[in-house]
Amino acid sequence: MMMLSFAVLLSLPLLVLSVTVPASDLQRRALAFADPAKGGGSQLDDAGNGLGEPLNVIISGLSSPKVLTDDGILNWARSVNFSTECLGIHLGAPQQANLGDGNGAVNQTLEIRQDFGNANLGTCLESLEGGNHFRYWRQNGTMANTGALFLAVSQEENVAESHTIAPNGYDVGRLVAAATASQTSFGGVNYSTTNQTITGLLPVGSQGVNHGIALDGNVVLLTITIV
Ligand SMILES: *[C@@H]1O[C@H](CO)[C@@H](O)[C@H](O)[C@H]1NC(C)=O
Ligand SMILES: *[C@@H]1O[C@H](CO)[C@@H](O)[C@H](O)[C@H]1NC(C)=O
Ligand SMILES: *[C@@H]1O[C@H](CO)[C@@H](O)[C@H](O)[C@H]1NC(C)=O
Ligand SMILES: *[C@@H]1O[C@H](CO)[C@@H](O)[C@H](O)[C@H]1NC(C)=O
Ligand SMILES: CC(=O)N[C@H]1CO[C@H](CO)[C@@H](O)[C@@H]1O
Repeated sequence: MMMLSFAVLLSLPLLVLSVTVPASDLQRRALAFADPAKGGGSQLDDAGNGLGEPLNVIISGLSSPKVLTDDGILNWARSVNFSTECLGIHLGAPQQANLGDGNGAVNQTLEIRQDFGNANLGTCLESLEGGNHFRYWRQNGTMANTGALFLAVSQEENVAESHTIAPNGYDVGRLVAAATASQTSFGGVNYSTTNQTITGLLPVGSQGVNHGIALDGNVVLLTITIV
C-alpha cells in the first residue's frame, strides 16, 4: 500500500515531464518516413481528375530539423537550382495527397511568400520555361508524425504550352544529381545530401498516372544535413 502510493507520487513529475517534451520532436528523429499505404494513403497524389502524380522524392524526417520547415526546404531547393519562386502559383489548382498519417487528403503546402508581390509575377512566369518544380506535403499527422516531406517533382514545358509535364517530366535525376554531386549552399547555409532509392512505394507503369507518363517505380529518399 505504502509502496503503491509512493509509485503514484513518483509518476506525477514524470507525467509532467513527458508533457513538456514535444512528442513530435521525439518521433521526428525516430523515422525517415512512413509508407503512406500502411495508413490508407498513397504515394500518388490526386490531380483532381481521377489520376495522380507520383510523390517521387521524400525528404527524410531524419534530415536536419531546420530543413523540414517551409523556409528550410525552399532554401535547400534554391541551393540545387530548383525553381521555387512560383511555387503554388504556376501549377494551377492545388493537388491533394493522403500520406497515411491520419490527416486524410490535404492540399499541397502552398508557399506563396509574403514577399511575392504582383510586381514580380512577370519574372516569376519567365522563370517557368522548362523549369523543374515541385509540390510538397508534410507527413505530420498523429498516425505518422515523421516530419518527412513528400515531393512531386516534375519538369514542365513552356508555360505557353499550358503547363504540360515534359515527357521525361517525372525524371528526378537532375534533382538528385545536383543535390548529391557535392555540398550545396544557399543563403549562407551549407547542405550535405545523401540519396537512396526506394522501390515498392510507387507503381511501375502508367496506370492511374496523370498524363499517362510511365513510372519506373522508384522513389528517391534524400537525407539533407546542414553542415
Ligand atoms: C546552380 O547554378 C549555378 C549557376 O549556374 C552553378 O554555378 C551551380 O553549380 C549550380 N548548382 C548545382 C547544385 O547544380
Ligand atoms: C484546397 O484547395 C481547394 C482549391 O483551391 C480549396 O477550395 C480548398 O478550400 C482547399 N482546402 C483547404 C483545406 O485548404
Ligand atoms: C502539418 O503540416 C501542415 C502543412 O505544412 C501545416 O499546415 C500544419 O500546421 C502542420 N501540423 C502540425 C500539427 O504541425
Ligand atoms: C559553407 O561552406 C563554405 C565553403 O566551404 C565556407 O566558407 C562557409 O564558412 C560555410 N558556411 C557555414 C555557415 O558553415
Ligand atoms: C541509390 C542512388 O540513387 N544513388 C545515387 C546517389 O547519387 C549519386 C550521385 O549523383 C549517384 O551516383 C548514385 O547513383
